[in-house]
Amino acid sequence: MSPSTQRITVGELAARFLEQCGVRAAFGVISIHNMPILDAFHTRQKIRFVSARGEAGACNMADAYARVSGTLGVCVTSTGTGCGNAAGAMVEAITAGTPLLHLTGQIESPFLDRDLGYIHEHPAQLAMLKSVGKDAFRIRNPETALATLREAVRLAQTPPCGPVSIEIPIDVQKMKLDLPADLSPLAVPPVQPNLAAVDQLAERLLSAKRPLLWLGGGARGASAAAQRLVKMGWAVVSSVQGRGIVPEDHPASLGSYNLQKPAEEFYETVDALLAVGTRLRSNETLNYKLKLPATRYRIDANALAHNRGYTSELFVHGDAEITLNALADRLEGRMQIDPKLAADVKRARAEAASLVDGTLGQYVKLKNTLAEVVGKNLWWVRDITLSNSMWGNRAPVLDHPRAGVHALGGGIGQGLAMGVGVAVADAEHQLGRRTVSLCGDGGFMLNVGELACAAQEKANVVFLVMNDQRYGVIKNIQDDIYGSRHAYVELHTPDFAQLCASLQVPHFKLADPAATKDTLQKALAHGNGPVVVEVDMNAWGPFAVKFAGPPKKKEEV
Ligand SMILES: Cc1ncc(C[n+]2csc(CCOP(=O)(O)OP(=O)(O)O)c2C)c(N)n1
Repeated sequence: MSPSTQRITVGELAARFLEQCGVRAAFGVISIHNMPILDAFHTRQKIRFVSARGEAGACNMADAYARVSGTLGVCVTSTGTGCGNAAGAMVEAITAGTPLLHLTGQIESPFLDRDLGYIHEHPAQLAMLKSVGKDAFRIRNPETALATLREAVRLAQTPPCGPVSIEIPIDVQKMKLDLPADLSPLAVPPVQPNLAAVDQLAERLLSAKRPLLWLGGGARGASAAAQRLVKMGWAVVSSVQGRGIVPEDHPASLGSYNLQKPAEEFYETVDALLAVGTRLRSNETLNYKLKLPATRYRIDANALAHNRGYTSELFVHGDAEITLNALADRLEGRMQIDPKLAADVKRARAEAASLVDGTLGQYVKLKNTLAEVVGKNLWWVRDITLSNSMWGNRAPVLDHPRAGVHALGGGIGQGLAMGVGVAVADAEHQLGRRTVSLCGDGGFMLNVGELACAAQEKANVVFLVMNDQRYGVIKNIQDDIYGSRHAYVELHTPDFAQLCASLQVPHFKLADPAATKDTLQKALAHGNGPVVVEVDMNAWGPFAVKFAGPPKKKEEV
């Protein structure tokens, strides 16, 4: 060691490395077992650390931060129980394909893996982390710390992206090493498509008269490339995770009205479907029974996507943006697309949207007024609640590939924390949009401690809490198939006005549909922290149609 070499701890190394990754905010709960990392965040003041009230919320926040900012999400937890608390949110992150680094502690190395009953030890922590995420590593000494950090982040950012964990025993976090001269992350080169395969795909598509592009979350980076095809006259539809890649008000877009009857009827008239960066998941395809166009092609950066869910005639393994651009180069000016296609999409979309509206009863007013008041300048965050399943997954119009953030894996209780993560991303990356998070009262209560975090962090979120004082969707399912035996669904719900007052969070009760516009305007006018708009569903009345679980084909019900 030369006298001028700076010595840093492994904890500080982690902080400095994350700075190099472009991370501007991290989320977690402080603990004896992660203090060397958080002390470095604090001392260096380069990364904002958000103290969540629980590790589940922290991990949801990091996930949402990554989805909106396009940078790595980071959450920091304690070893043992704290780490385990993050597991459900890790499941959400892997379902959504979010690039996330989860740093957690471990007990002192000399006692580790010896079954000594050492406090905070979870003997199979690494195995748990491997199973709930994409991969997991342990840093055993300062010499290998940087390589492990680099590889974990590379894996997290390599499609299919996902959360990767690193556990660092507390003694190792405090150990010192020479400050490395180069702390840059590893490159993650996009998957280059085989150009002969692109030629072949172009050859097949050249004769298509009514082509349709289906975009999933894997195509989020391919907005401009996708729009080249749309400009040529292609129609476009998206998964819920692919919303806004092509602005949803484009006349050739079905938006995410992808499984309603009018959409399915429209698919019958399509002579080539190109599915890009999509898993064609159960919830998007009526459990894989949705009748997609018979002639299908697929592009995906995950080689394993080939023939999953639905078969295709041709598969190109490649990055969505590069492959779609290569395809557009070969097709532009050479296709003769049916000029009636756009009008047919428009009709199918209008019919699908009106079918959705017809199920909503009074709540159509909430849907339409929100769109009117907030406009398109929106981060649209949603928990699992009736209102999201019924309309939030399709409306309002999104115009940005990262504008939609929802609990893709179906777990309730994540919308509150995700709203915080989104608002922090918006503030730290100066993105300039309003965050609105749609939650059920049941889901909101699951992680309600994060409302205190939202207040402390001045997270700029309007929470729309759909309060029916019960697990509404479960009650509907009980009506549907359990002989209306309403067990375990009625909830003791707080007085949200008092709860919010105690946290100094502005609260509006929306009990009269006629007051919707005024209330939303007032809520959105607050620009300095969270606001709760409680929609009193018992005053508003029921939806016109009972939603009882993910939509299925009639014969399956
Ligand atoms: C983590 C988790 N636990 C349990 C469930 C089962 N579940 C699905 S929806 C639901 C009710 C949600 O209630 P609420 O948030 O009030 O929304 P509502 O259905 O009333 O619109 C429950 C308990 C789940 N999806 N996720």
